[in-house]
Amino acid sequence: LDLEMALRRALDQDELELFFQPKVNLHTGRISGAEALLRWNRPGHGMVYPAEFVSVLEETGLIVRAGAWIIDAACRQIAAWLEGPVGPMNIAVNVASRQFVEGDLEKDVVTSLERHKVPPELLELELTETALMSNAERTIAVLTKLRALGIKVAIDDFGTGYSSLAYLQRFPIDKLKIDIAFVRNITTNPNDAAIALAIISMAHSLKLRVVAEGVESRPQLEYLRRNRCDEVQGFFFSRPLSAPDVAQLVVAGK
Ligand code: G
Ligand code: G
Ligand code: MN
Ligand code: NA
Repeated sequence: LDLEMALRRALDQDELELFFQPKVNLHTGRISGAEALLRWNRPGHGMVYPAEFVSVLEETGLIVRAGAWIIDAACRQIAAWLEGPVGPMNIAVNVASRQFVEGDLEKDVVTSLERHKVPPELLELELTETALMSNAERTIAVLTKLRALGIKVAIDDFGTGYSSLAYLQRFPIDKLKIDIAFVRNITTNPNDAAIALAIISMAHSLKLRVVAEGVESRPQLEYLRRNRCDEVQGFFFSRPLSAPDVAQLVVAGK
């Protein structure tokens, strides 16, 4: 309850901030975009991580308001980078299922894209299989409209939920993100490797791109590159960074 009140105040007082974790394209070796991850500069507490408060945002429904703020902040950042030395950056934002059901996600996205004059192709939405499956009809309808504008859609934490092949084909998506659980021991555990390889192969058959999450070492990266994974994200390349730090990394890599 205290946390809920503090989060309401955080939204009113603009205490939330986006950090960005770069993704590297394994075909080009360049940074291809970044995932926006929420941070809370809570007065008297320092920087608070999503593990401590995103579930409260979701349970209280505050995620609908926060979600609109996140999308707008991401679009504002894309526009700022587009003007300067960073240039076009694909930014992925995490969306919760309540945003599809209770909010007007489509309106939030369109409003922010127009306000900041952002090309829709630069914005990506990440949602989990679970989010996709709960209220599938409504979620599919919203995603279909957003993709028609050019927005990209990725399934997050893929492999941990219950999506069947038949569902995958039905969903309006562009990308699968292999869950960190299969990446962690990819070079030592044959079962994890088999699952990761199956996901890559299945994704490519369906003309989807594949991102591996939680890449922490060179052997993991090399294994994924050899096996045609398209992009990687993880501590090996970079932790989530503030906007100025990400910009510096991108410009240094040009
Ligand atoms: O940054 P970190 O690794 O602590 O993120 C932890 C979890 O919080 C991840 O599962 C991530 O998807 C979730 N999360 C981070 N930022 C957001 C956000 O902006 N919206 C939603 N819905 N979840 C987020
Ligand atoms: O949205 P999602 O649940 O995928 O959020 C990504 C989370 O994974 C973030 O909390 C981020 O800090 C975390 N993360 C990103 N890269 C790594 C990594 O290489 N190793 C581990 N253990 N966690 C990571
Ligand atoms: Mn994510
Ligand atoms: Na994930």
